[in-house]
Amino acid sequence: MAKTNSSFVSSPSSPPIGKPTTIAFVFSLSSSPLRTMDGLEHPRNGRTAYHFQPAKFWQNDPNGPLYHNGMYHFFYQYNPHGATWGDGTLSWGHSVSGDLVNWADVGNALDPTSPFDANGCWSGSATVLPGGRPAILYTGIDANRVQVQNVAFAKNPADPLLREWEKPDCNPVMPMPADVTGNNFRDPTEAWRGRDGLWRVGIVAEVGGVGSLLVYRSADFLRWERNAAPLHASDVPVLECPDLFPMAPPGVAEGLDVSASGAGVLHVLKLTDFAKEDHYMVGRYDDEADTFVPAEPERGGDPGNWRRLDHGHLYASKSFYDGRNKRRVLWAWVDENDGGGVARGWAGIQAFPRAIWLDADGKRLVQWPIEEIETLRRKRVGLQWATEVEAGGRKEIAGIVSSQADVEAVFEIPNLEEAETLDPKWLQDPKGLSAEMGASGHGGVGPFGLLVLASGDLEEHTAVFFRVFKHDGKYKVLMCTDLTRSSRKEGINKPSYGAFLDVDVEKDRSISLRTLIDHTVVESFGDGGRTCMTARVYPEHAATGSSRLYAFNYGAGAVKVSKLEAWELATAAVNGGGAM
Ligand code: DQQ
Repeated sequence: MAKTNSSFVSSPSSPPIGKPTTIAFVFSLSSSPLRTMDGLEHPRNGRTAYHFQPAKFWQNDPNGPLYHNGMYHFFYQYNPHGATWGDGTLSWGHSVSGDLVNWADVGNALDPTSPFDANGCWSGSATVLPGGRPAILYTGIDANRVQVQNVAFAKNPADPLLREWEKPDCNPVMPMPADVTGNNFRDPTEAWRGRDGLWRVGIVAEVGGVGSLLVYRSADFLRWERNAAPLHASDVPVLECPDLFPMAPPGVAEGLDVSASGAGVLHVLKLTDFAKEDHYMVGRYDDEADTFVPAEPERGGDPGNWRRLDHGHLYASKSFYDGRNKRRVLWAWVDENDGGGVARGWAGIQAFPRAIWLDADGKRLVQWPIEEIETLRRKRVGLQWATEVEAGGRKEIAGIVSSQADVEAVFEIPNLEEAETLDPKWLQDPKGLSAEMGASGHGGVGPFGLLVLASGDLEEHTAVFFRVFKHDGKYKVLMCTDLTRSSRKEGINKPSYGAFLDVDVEKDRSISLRTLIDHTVVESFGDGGRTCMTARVYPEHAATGSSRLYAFNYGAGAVKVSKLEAWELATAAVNGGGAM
């Protein structure tokens, strides 16, 4: 059934574009070849090539991302003793970068060495204080295993690497309040300053069984006082990793500093719920009353009913304002999906940093890989002219190492009449619909999309695709990442992720898809980044063979691929960790 790949032509690598790396003493792009002598890719033991990972051991939440004095800082929940979360006696790992792509480990910023964090330095944030001194607010698990909030200051703000941090004796600066239940009091947001000059910070807490975002105020960053009313009270008891940040007007792809305010400024409140999902709501934050009025109140107080940041496997996200490029950048933890880690000696990656902004509708976020990824682009294959993928067909996108690649495609749909009718029972359960239909089930309009990390015999592949349904006189477009055939290995979680796109396919007649592939992670951005899906996969063939990439169409009519560009990506220098 597979057709020729003659439409996909390769071009020599173009010179890297984007911003130069500014700290050459620690970074250099890996020039190691992607292939061994026999033409196979390096077996990397599942390790990613351009996603953030420590050299070894366990990482989870992103903490305190910061741009300061020309340097990007990234902190993260780190177990320096092994590849599991263990008993949670975590440190803050710390790496620095000149370009958000290549990273150097500069040693832990925080270790659990004080009575107020003896059992772990958990998640938190970083803020640059007036005068230029960076401060960290973080949750300490104290000697009695009680969750408290602590502060730490950069010892020498002039050190470009901010290597040393000191914890003042006045910690904890926010002890656990008496009305907090379940020992759930954690994860301070980045602090912001109201127009009254006072600092604010949001902390999630279970107050009498209600998951709440408490706000504390402070004049000096040391003495904090709790507001009587929470900024948000939800219908679920446990929340984690809140993020509250202002946005430029809808449709403007710029970021704002966390303290920006004004009549036209909308805010985003992001909460992580215990179902391990990140959800957000756009709204208006009032810095006098410290209140947040949601733009979509009909979604209710449970963040589980808000908009989902990523419909795949992504958690505990945290954003920061990148003053160098005037944009807001999102980090997020992508956990393993195979229960593994110990045998490999490492576990957990971060999603590739995403620029985020408000879509023109003022309700949705748009997420897009930061443009610095283009500095990694090497060999390119692309379409010379639009090509059809016939019904039931596949076209191989050959000529690049596709196990670490960046693929951009646009699919045109000429035959909407063929769309199947949607059973309304799936309207609230696109994930269930994806699982039911899968990629291999032939349909009317779709499934069509990409098969990535495919073995030569196609026994293993991860499918990222769309399928169009008729519903109520209109069309619904399902986006799906189907992991069911991603690996021959047993004992791995291989779900199907799904979401309905918010598109008018009748008008547009086309759907865009961008997918970042990196050995064990597949990050997909549908409809220009309005719907995102991240997956972890563990293809067995990767240890011994090369992966293949295809455009496919298992629908009843042909689909036209009007754009397809795929770049092989170089291996970034990430904390000295290489192929293992
Ligand atoms: N992980 C941290 C907590 C946070 C949780 C501990 C979310 O601070 O609530 O590692 O993954």
